[in-house]
Amino acid sequence: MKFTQAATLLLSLGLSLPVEGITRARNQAVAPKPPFRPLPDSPPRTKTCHVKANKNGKDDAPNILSALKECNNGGHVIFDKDTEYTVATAMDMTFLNHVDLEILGKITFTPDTDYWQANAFRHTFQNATTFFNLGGTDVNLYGSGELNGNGQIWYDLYAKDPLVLRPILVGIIGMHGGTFGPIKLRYSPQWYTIVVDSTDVLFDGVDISGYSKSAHEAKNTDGWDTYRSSNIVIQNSVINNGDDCVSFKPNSTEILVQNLHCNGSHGISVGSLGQYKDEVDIVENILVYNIAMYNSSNMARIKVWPGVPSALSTDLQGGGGLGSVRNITYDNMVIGNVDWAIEVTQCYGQKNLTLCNQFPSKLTISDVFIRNMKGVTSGKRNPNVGTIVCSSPNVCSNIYATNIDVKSPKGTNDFICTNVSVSYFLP
Ligand SMILES: *[C@@H]1O[C@H](CO)[C@@H](O)[C@H](O)[C@H]1NC(C)=O
Ligand SMILES: *[C@@H]1O[C@H](CO)[C@@H](O)[C@H](O)[C@H]1NC(C)=O
Ligand SMILES: *[C@@H]1O[C@H](CO)[C@@H](O)[C@H](O)[C@H]1NC(C)=O
Ligand SMILES: *[C@@H]1O[C@H](CO)[C@@H](O)[C@H](O)[C@H]1NC(C)=O
Ligand SMILES: *[C@@H]1O[C@H](CO)[C@@H](O)[C@H](O)[C@H]1NC(C)=O
Ligand SMILES: *[C@@H]1O[C@H](CO)[C@@H](O)[C@H](O)[C@H]1NC(C)=O
Ligand SMILES: CC(=O)N[C@H]1CO[C@H](CO)[C@@H](O)[C@@H]1O
Repeated sequence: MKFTQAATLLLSLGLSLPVEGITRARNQAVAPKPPFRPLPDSPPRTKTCHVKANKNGKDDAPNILSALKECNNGGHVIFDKDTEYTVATAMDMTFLNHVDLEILGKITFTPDTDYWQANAFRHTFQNATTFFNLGGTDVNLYGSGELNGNGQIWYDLYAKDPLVLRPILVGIIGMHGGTFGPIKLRYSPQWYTIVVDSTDVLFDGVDISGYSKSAHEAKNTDGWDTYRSSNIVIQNSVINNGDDCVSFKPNSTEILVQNLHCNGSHGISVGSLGQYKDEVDIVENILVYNIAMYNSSNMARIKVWPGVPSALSTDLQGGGGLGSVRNITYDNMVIGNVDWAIEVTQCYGQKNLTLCNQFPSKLTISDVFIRNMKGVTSGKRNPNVGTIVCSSPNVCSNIYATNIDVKSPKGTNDFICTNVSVSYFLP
């Protein structure tokens, strides 16, 4: 489906998307739901700088950094139209203050996997690394241009070695006030965007896509992962990927996600949480609203590791963490070809449910409101359409599913519910 078709689909749901090709102004509206806290205003910029392109694949990182320094504190940095920029150096852009990056051209990150593994920025959580760190105060990035991660070489490399450190295309690190989009993100080596230690950031009009052209899938290509961040809005975006559409990692609070079209993903997920023994993970006050979800393993998902060490794969192990998931709302969703309409698990990564129940999660789940969902599942979980598996009723309560008009292709609508102390299914 093309971006415009996706936009039509969203419009038919009463949702809206920015029109492709139109560079919108900054200070976009947050709608239909308001943000948890008002987003700060962004005053007009007073000077302009253009980023020079070396062409022929020569590294433009020094040009980018010098334009940003020249135009920092109130300027507007333009990446010119019909211009290809190459980035071969990890860029620390966390010093920004009241600056706009208008990306009209295309920025490609070099496929030098040795360089990036040694030099991409490292973040402790799940060995995440980023091509660049973008942060500071009042930073806007827009322009409808493209950031391209040259993912193919990484998809092929990862198939050979799952411990290879694949950079995340966009690192929003320590950003306080700012907007991101409209912009195209293509072929990220792994997650498209990570948001760390940030507050008051709006993502609006992000168009994500990138499929492997070889037999090796583009894995772990989450749209967004938020971490240690608060008052973040993600809206009006189209995501064609192969892992979580959006994922709320430890200490994500006050996050609004609305008007998304997700295709091929693993749903909109809280977690995984409780991965690191004795660490406290908090995810609370999350609102997910107006979502179209197709060709996905899940729609609404909460994944929590059990109290016992568990291994999901060569590069993903965990269990034994503490904390809580609280006040999570999913509202107004349309699904098609989705395996689980709802999946809540406190036994993530642990196939042995006896063992999971023996060592219940120390991370509690409460006050989850999932309402107004319609559509048809893939049938992969027939006759079930949903699953709520807690590790003990003491740590999982007040889960509401209301007006869930979802059926399997066979017409069934069964749910698996285990060890939930209070759950309500209302018509
Ligand atoms: C939607 O996802 C499927 C895989 O699940 C893929 O084959 C298809 O190309 C995707 N559509 C678009 C528009 O990317
Ligand atoms: C998350 O927040 C909790 C509670 O404030 C804190 O104990 C924990 O260290 C935080 N985790 C991270 C990864 O910062
Ligand atoms: C729970 O989340 C909703 C948004 O879904 C918000 O309006 C409400 O204030 C939150 N409750 C608390 C106690 O923070
Ligand atoms: C779902 O995937 C199929 C191909 O697998 C594709 O034809 C269809 O367009 C996808 N749906 C959406 C909404 O992208
Ligand atoms: C992180 O790196 C360690 C050490 O190489 C490895 O054991 C673990 O599986 C990696 N985790 C991820 C998510 O890559
Ligand atoms: C599952 O865990 C239980 C309890 O520790 C153990 O007795 C059983 O052998 C395990 N089953 C498998 C298939 O590993
Ligand atoms: C504490 C508790 O009620 N645990 C139950 C969790 O669910 C399994 C499977 O249904 C039961 O065997 C446990 O007794």
